[in-house]
Amino acid sequence: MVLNVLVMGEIGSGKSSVVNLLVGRNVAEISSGTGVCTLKTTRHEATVESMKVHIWEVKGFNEPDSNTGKNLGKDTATLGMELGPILNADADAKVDVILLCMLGPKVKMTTTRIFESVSNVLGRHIPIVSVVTGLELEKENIKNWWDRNQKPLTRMGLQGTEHACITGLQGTKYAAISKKSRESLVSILEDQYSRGGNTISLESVLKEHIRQNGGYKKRTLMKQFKLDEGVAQRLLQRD
Ligand SMILES: Nc1nc2c(ncn2[C@@H]2O[C@H](COP(=O)(O)OP(=O)(O)OP(=O)(O)O)[C@@H](O)[C@H]2O)c(=O)[nH]1
Ligand SMILES: [Mg+2]
Repeated sequence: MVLNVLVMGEIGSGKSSVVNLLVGRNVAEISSGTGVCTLKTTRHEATVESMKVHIWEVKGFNEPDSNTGKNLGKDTATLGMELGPILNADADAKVDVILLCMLGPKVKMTTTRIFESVSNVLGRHIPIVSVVTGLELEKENIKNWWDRNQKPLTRMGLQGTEHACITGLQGTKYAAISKKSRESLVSILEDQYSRGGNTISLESVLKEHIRQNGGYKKRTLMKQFKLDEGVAQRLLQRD
């Protein structure tokens, strides 16, 4: 079995760092400036603790305006997600788990919108794990961050979701906390692996979302998910 993992989140939320941490080598380029670094959805094949995994880093979401939700479109269902490269490559592609990265230690409200959007489109059939990055300064147990922040997390609608508290920073200074971070991520993958692969394809997940939300046009779909025309056409076809 191959475990298919999507790493999603805002631009600069630590997605590439999470990929590198899991793979154990620097396979994904980490951004140093302010711009987007991973410019398109990219696949990495790896073996993580004897599990074969395909990790897709999905191009980062633009930060939506916290008041107007600009960039998100008219509702949370229309956040642009570059899933096309996955579907264009394999019509039967399946996704077993989504690691949704959010930069801590102070998680922004815009994260809520992103979480809602991803849940709305993919969450019915694919487990979403919140991965809070930026926690290298946690003094005691890094995992405590989540419990300490119950109130804001609940307000943001993130309570009850599976989660990992990590740092994406590596190097000797962070060796111990980085090791713990990796263990948290690996244990999430092991958990999913032991459940067996997802039976529903990504294409079917999207198709169901489209059917339930109605009114999608081919061009909108192509733009929102960066799809080839043929894929968009298939998504709009009634069975
Ligand atoms: N302090 C801190 N910085 C981090 C952490 N994870 C990543 N960074 C830094 O944040 C910046 C962005 O990290 P990336 O891993 O490239 O983030 P990304 O989500 O892949 O970014 P894009 O591909 O541009 O969307 C880099 O400078 C990282 O070194 C973390 O846990 N703590
Ligand atoms: Mg990246």
